[in-house]
Amino acid sequence: MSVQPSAPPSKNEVLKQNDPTLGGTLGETMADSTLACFSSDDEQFLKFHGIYQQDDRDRRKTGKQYIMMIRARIPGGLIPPDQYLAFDDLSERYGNQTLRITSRQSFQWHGVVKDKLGPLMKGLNDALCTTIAACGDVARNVMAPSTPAMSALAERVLEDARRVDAAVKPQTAAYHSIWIDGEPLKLSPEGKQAFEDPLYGKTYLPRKFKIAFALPPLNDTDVFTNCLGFVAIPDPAEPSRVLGYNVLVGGGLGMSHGNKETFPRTADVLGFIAPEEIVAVTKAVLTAYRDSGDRTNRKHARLKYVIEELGVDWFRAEVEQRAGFKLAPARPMDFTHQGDRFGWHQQSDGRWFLGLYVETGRIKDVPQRQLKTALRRVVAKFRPEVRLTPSQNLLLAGLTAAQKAGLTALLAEHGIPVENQAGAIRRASMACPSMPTCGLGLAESERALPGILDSLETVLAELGLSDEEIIIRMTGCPNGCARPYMAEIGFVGKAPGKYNLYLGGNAGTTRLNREYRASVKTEDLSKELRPLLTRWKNERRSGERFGDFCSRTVLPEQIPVGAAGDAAPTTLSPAAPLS
Ligand code: SRM
Ligand code: SF4
Repeated sequence: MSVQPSAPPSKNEVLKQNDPTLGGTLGETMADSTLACFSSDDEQFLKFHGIYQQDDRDRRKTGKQYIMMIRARIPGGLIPPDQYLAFDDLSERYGNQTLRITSRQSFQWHGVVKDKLGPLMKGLNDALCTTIAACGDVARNVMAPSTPAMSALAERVLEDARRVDAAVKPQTAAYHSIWIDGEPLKLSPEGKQAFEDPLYGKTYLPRKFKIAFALPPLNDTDVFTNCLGFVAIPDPAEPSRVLGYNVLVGGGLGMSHGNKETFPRTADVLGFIAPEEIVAVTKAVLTAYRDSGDRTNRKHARLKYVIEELGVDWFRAEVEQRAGFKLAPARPMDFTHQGDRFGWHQQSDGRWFLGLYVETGRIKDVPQRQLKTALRRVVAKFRPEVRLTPSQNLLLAGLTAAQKAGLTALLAEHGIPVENQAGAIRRASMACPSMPTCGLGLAESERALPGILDSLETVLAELGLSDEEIIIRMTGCPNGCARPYMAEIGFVGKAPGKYNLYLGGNAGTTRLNREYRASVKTEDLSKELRPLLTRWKNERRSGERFGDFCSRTVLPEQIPVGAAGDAAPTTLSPAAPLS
């Protein structure tokens, strides 16, 4: 069965069919120094190599200035110190001197012009990092919980995530040939067409595919927003051991304004499996999607539409048949919070980690705060492991008690505090890049959120609510890259300077929020929120969060299109019921 209508395959499908090695003419374009950019067909192949061709939108008036964005594959966001230093160096030499932590625990290098692309890619390979399948119609970087990744249990979950990540990497030799050997893949057109990836086949997946692991009660990976989620269930007899995983399928957030066929959706619970079964189940889910997704319309091609239309029972049967075993009933799970821990915390092995807030994920130097320089010096001197979080922050881990004071002092030299790093709403906020690099942005995001938070902080201070955490996320368009539909307050770009305002997510990010107002001007966002925040202060139930208050009182009837509201059935997740 499939959700595919009888219509011709999309252009991307034809491209993949014609060159399953995914090499296109990338090698030839790289070898031709007179070319400043890649062809539009090659732009599609580039994505499978972790590269996006963009142009600087701030400079469009003077003609298109082509720049590339390169995204690494960093499963679980784990970066050894030498690798971090190499990443930093590459951003200085070949990028725009910033490193961007993504909402899926990875790094992006922005502003890379074509003649710097080769050295950057080679440098990443020398640093033992790949960018393969960081984008494209394949399984992307696998996420794993980072903040508690300081216990034996969490380390086991991280290991499992890395195992799954390794199992879903495409096998094409084109990546190595173009970026490491520096030459096109030496195959005839027939030879190229004959290539078939052992997992993905000739035409890969209908669309991108996202996998995340979570360890309740923390839902830092927003696991219900993924195509495939694994929720770790500890063994009650031996709590440092993973008993197994609840399997979730069919989450995804991207939608288009005005197109009701597209919608954000939280995942369904498929069942429970043993840890040894995760790779088999991953491959079964992935191939079931490969064979049932829509390859005619890319707006309807994600796994969430397969599950929505063919049903979770059909999908479970398909997965069981492919995996060769049955899934057990899901175990109880309860997510109570998301986000990161900031400041110094002791790990279960006695060492320490430092959680650092990174505004909108951008590691850069500004006059009062030289975060990039500070991190470079700290990593070189104290050699912590760097862990990127799904909320665009980072942890410096594996440090001794004796290193704490020196490290804190070095950060302070560069204007980076360890205590009180940012206010409560800022610490729980995220924004996507949008302008000037994202070609799909309709409104500012990363550059606008800090100012909007300034005015909201003023309102909250006036109301005596400064210490209250509210999860606020912003994106420059409805694609949902900073997962705004799970936030208590979501700002979604509609047009330059205008945002749709979403309200009603919960602390454990298991519930979709709902649209409250459309096309609110940037300067009116905090004005729009003030009366609601005032009502919340005066009418809230004891300890009630803003998102729960809005869900209960402001928007009680509106249920998002195509979604069940609360992701997990209440028997599994009692977090913040809609009442
Ligand atoms: Fe995203 C496209 C940035 C996470 C849904 N995303 C893009 C592109 C590549 C724009 C493009 O296609 O030309 C953006 C590059 C901007 C730039 O200049 O850097 C972009 N997405 C990002 C990142 C960097 C945002 C961030 O704030 O960190 C995230 C990179 C994650 C990573 O390391 O892999 C990022 N994108 C997400 C997420 C969140 C998640 O996966 O947890 C989503 C929503 C979940 C989902 O997939 O449904 C997301 N991005 C999209 C979509 C909508 C897909 C859809 O189903 O409709 C697009 C558009 C597309 O694919 O056509 C998109
Ligand atoms: Fe670009 Fe839209 Fe994603 Fe923001 S949400 S990075 S504007 S695609």
